[in-house]
Amino acid sequence: YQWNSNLCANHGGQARRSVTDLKKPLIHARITDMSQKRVLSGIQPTSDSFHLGNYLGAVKQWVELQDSHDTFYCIVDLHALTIETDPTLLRQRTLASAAQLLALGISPDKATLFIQSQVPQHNQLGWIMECLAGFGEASRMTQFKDKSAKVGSDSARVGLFTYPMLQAADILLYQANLVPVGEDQRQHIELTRDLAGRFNARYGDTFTLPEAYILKEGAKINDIQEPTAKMSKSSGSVAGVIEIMDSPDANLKKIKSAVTDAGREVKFDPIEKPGISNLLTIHSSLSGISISQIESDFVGKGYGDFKAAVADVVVEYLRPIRERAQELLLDEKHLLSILHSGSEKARTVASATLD
Ligand code: ATP
Ligand code: LTN
Repeated sequence: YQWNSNLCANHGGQARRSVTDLKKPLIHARITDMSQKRVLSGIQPTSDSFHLGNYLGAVKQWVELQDSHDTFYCIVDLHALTIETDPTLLRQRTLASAAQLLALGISPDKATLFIQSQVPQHNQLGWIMECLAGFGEASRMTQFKDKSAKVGSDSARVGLFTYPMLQAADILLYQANLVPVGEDQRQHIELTRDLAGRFNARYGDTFTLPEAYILKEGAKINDIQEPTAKMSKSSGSVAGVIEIMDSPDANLKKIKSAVTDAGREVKFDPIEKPGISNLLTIHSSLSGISISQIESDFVGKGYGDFKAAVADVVVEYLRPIRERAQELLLDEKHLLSILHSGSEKARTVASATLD
């Protein structure tokens, strides 16, 4: 990891509290700028490309919040190790994730963008969180149950089980007030609140209790081939996943062959028409046109016309983003310098909390 050592170069220089400081209540380490609420969120570098679910469920809100909040956004490469990972690929995907986040609108002038493994305090607090969490409560995490069931208990890593406690550390180190995520992460944020409350009650008021920031529209984008399942980076097949880095042609084809439902009417009804409803959500979230307006625009027209319109909206929305990400990837030095500064700032905040 050549860039690993670069990013870690400043380890020894992290902000430390003096002995007299240590007598002051830890609460002073909380929010540096009291006028702005703190936001933290993370995304796994588990694929060459983010998908529309990642964008509409999370990153779109990250971009909006950076104007009004003190925002920390983290590429969670340690979490990505919970599934079988080739090291070269993980390195590439970590950089590709940074390029995509910038192309999607994250600004290094407004937000702190960093890599989780470059801030070792995450692992340190992660252990404390593991020792506070009950085996039973960790066993009830649905993401763990789903992902471990997929690979079987012999292949599932222990890290998949302890994943939510590391996520709690990610959030609590930054004293985050808000955590913008998709619906699938609600349970992990609840656990984080429980662990923070337990720590505070046992050892004194230390952590801010975070709230999940989950929008109604876009919080769960489904696979367009299997519209009752979540669109996911690490799902077996990419046929139903609309990837940001896919060519416009590939996305056009995917959307035109999206699974639809019985009947002909373009109508939002997630129970009876999960395929059409999912496409309506995607169209509306990207175009800004309300779902009811889109429904009336397609009265008397068929699913074919509707899918062509969705494809057009998606392809034109993603085209400049993909181009910008490709451009950013050509200048690795620039990307690394952004991540370097971000990790340095993150270490300062994280070590103040940990101390
Ligand atoms: P993986 O399949 O590797 O678990 P993922 O596609 O679920 O990955 P993550 O990196 O785990 O993506 O999640 C990043 C953010 O995107 C999280 O806030 C998560 O809630 C959100 N997200 C992921 N998939 C969707 C989806 N289908 N709809 C809405 N939000 C989503
Ligand atoms: N578990 C999250 C990714 C994640 C995260 C975080 C999200 C890791 N650490 C901290 C919000 C805050 C997921 O999306 N699967």
